[in-house]
Amino acid sequence: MRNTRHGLADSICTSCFSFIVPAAGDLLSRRKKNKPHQGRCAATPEPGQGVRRRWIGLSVAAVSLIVLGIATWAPARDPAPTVHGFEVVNTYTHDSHAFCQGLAFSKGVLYEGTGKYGKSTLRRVDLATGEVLQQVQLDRNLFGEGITIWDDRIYQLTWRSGVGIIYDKKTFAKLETFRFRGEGWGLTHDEEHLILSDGSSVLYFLNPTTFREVRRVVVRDGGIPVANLNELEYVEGKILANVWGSDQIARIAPETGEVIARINLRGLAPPETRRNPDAVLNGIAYDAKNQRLFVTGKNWPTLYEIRLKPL
Ligand SMILES: [Ca+2]
Repeated sequence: MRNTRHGLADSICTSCFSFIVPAAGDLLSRRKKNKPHQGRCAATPEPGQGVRRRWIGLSVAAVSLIVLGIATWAPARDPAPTVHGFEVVNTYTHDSHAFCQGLAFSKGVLYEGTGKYGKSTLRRVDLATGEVLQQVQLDRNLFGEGITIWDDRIYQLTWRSGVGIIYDKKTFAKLETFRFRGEGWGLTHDEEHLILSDGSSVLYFLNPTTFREVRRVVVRDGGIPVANLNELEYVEGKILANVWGSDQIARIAPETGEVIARINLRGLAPPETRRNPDAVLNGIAYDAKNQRLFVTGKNWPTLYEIRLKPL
């Protein structure tokens, strides 16, 4: 065992099982003469000393093996999430007056929920032209938030009134309202539950009939809670979430809340779009049939179809 990574020990003494650290002069002379070591370990122990040292050496080795075993057995820390970049596949016109709070896609048509008091809407939009095909205005005291489409119904949250609205998908007729606790930010659904964000790091899973909370997860990235979760989209078994005020979308495991990937969209919108500080990235929709991912922002003039790529 020569030239260990510590650069100190020269070998292991077979008498005492300890690293041998030769004196500097000894090293020099051995280099010249190839002498056996005469460092800290006495080559000829006094009576009883050899046995004692052997026991000490064996004890140190045993403790080392135990420590090494514990370190190996200890559960590994969460790996860092994958980071995705993007490429723009297509661009479409987006109404720059639309304060986008919710985005969804169904059967070739885009749906958008917009916010602000007195300006909140639910709208059906022609993807190719950006033309608003159908629209319903919310009451002036309601601030529209996330939307999701489930079968023939559209669900829309409002911000601070604790009220959600359910519409007929085809006619936009208001079918019923429901109550929920806290603020409403983003909304999507999996096969069983509505999934709601409220601007915190928590995602709430609601029964779609009673609107009661079934469970919740805290979204964490490397163990650290991710606050400001906003617009949501359930995509192929995972939840995508805009992180308000950032250019990041988090890809989240619904079972644990763990962020398994970050999508970095820095540079997607040109600087002139971002002069308005409220014009943040917000709005994710997914065309499951054709696997197209759409994103936009509040008052952005453009809606982007993007493809993820490794950074
Ligand atoms: Ca969405």
